[in-house]
Amino acid sequence: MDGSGNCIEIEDGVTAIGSGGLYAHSAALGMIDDARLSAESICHRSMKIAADLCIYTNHQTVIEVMDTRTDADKNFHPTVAYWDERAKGAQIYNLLAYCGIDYTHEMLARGPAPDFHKDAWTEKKKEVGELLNFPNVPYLLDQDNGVNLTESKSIMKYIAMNHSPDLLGRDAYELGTCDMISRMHDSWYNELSKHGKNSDEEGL
Ligand SMILES: N[C@@H](CCC(=O)N[C@@H](CS)C(=O)NCC(=O)O)C(=O)O
Repeated sequence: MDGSGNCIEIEDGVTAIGSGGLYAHSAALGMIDDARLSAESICHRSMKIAADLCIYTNHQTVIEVMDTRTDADKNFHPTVAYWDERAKGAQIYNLLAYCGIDYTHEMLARGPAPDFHKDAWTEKKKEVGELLNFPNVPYLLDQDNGVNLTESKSIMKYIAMNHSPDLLGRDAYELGTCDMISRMHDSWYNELSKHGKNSDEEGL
């Protein structure tokens, strides 16, 4: 609803009103396809651009964010453990962030180069090894629901299924396509990671 009481139809998922509205609207349209930016961040950046350009708009903004998480998400507080590096953990953290799921992040410290020893995991395994069917990292523990999982892609499927099964594919073709990309990603990752901890730049 604008200041004159007119109802505005939203196109492209973005709208803005007020004197600086066209600046903010244009700025937001320029960012809307960038998957790295949240709606809140796009709003914040757009309002800043509008305030920089429009003499009738100031930099004092109040941003209200609707909590769109389902009850299932709110009751889902898994623990995810992995090394203190991105590698196989990052895809899981990204998915959890995308789904807006709070989680406990246990970071295991790798030893220094050149050995990168795994003592942190050897110790941790004494504590969680019996809870896991196939002890490895990354692992996800969702003790409220009696769930323990290893294998990064299996963990991601579990999170997606919990949050929104559509993420796994809405029909047979999409499901197959997601699985294909996931397996290609594994092949690519496995090849690349062989070179991750040495200085074989030619091999890389
Ligand atoms: N296929 C498994 C591979 C898991 C894996 O290779 N984990 C490595 C780190 S990326 C590890 O250090 N595991 C503990 C160990 O080998 O003791 C997955 O995708 O999660």
